[in-house]
Amino acid sequence: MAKSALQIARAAYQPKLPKAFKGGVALKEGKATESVANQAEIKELFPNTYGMPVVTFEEAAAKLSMGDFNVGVILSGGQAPGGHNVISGLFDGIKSMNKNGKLYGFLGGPSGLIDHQYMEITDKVTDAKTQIDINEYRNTGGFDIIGSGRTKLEETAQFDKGIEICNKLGIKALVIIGGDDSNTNACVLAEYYLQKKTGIQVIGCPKTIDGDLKNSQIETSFGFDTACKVYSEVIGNIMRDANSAKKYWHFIKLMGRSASHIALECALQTQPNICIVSEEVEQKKMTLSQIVNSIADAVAARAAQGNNFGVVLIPEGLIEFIPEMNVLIKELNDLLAVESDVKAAVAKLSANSKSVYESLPEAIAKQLTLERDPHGNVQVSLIETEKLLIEMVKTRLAAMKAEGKYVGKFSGLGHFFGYEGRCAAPSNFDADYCYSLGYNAANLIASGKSGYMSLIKNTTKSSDQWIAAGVPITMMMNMEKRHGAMKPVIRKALVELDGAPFKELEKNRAEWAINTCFVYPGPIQYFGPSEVCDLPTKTLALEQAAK
Ligand code: FBP
Repeated sequence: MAKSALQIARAAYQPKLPKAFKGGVALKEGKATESVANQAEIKELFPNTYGMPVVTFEEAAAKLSMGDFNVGVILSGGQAPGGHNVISGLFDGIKSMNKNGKLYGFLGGPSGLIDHQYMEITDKVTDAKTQIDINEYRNTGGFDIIGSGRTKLEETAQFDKGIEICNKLGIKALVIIGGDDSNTNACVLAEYYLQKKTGIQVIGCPKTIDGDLKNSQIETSFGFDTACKVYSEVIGNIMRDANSAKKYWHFIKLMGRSASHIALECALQTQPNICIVSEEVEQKKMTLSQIVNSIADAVAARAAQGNNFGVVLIPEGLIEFIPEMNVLIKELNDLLAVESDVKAAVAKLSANSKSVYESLPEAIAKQLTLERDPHGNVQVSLIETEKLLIEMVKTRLAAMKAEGKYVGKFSGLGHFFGYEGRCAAPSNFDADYCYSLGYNAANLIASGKSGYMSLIKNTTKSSDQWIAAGVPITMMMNMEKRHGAMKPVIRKALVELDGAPFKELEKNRAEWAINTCFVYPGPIQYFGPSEVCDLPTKTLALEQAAK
């Protein structure tokens, strides 16, 4: 396969590891843990994996040794930069402890385990039909090494199919690389395998560009760093274009599902005129027209200074946080679950929701009724909120003009950034972080752990100060309502309005709204001075500094 010059040079990059893994290593166990809430319920559901200690790896005289068995790996959910490095770190970690240990990759996500679709991951390919060369994937973006999928591992019949294939391949440990739901399911699987005394360990890894898998234990999910840097580069380029042409307002929607972490991080990197934060909209119960009016006011204020251009960042999940839209979406979710005819479902909406639905531009109303995701939720990435806001701001400005409150020209352009950043070549941060997560997972396996998430802490410091750790997944759980029933889940982290990143936006946004304070971050740098190449995200830096 043809390769770019960067791909060739980047393949030789040796990711950094925490100091603990440079020589011998020993496992240190902390105190027994409790789940973040609902302790009694979670303890009852996870009798074998509840209360285990947080563990850390420390430098020691000798390396750990791994039993003579094989390991399986699964990529779950949306792509995130660095997934290939988790697998390379895992591969190298296994080989450093057990030369004969094989790594099997299950294909297309969790369904590969259930349907017994797999390939061996190796650095000595002898049969291209059954083996994948790990060296082709080091430091590259994407999940194409084995593919990913959104099948949920939830049923015992699926778990039993997993036991069958693990026994056949001599696999004694599975590593599941995924977001909050996939890691919750990894823990359910670990518990089941312990109960059944299968001898199969399960370790999770924190993945998602959305940045919503973090808590007192997880500093950041992998992929967030690279994805935000890619979006910020392009936002910066658009800002410079806007500041050159001086005739467009750019409305940029950013991925992230419910959480606004990506939009907020990109705002801190680029200083747009406006960045909407869904969590604030929800807390202040802002209506759609209040949001539209505040944007129109900023457009008018800039127009009064002769600046008919600007940039607005919009989090992907915004629509669900606007109270009247939230009610409408919930009603539609319930109605469409039992009624396939959209017209018939719309006819059954409550009077309020019907009038909201009818007030929306036709295209947006249609997008609200599109196919639901496997959880029965609307797929926010398919709703063109950026176009909705442009249309509504335009209408509002026309009214303001008629009242003599606006003198300017408004031309809005919509963009959606999401897929552009999910498979970018990982930044140095993600390349190092992911490789370390994988290498650490191998050491957790060698230590006999199951139901743990592989974690690297102290990540704003240089990698020789990084701490390699394992955290029991039950520790991060609470009970939440899913599909009408209470379930144990890892709590999703939304933007905290009293957190340092949001406070930083709040401190600056009045000035950024009116003046042109754009910052142009430029592309990710893989080679060069550390202060350019190894910067963590502003979110991570601010959060860690506030601790
Ligand atoms: P994960 O939560 O699985 O990491 O996926 C993140 C994400 O990129 C969201 O930001 C986005 O809403 C969604 O995936 C898009 O899903 P799909 O890849 O199925 O279009």
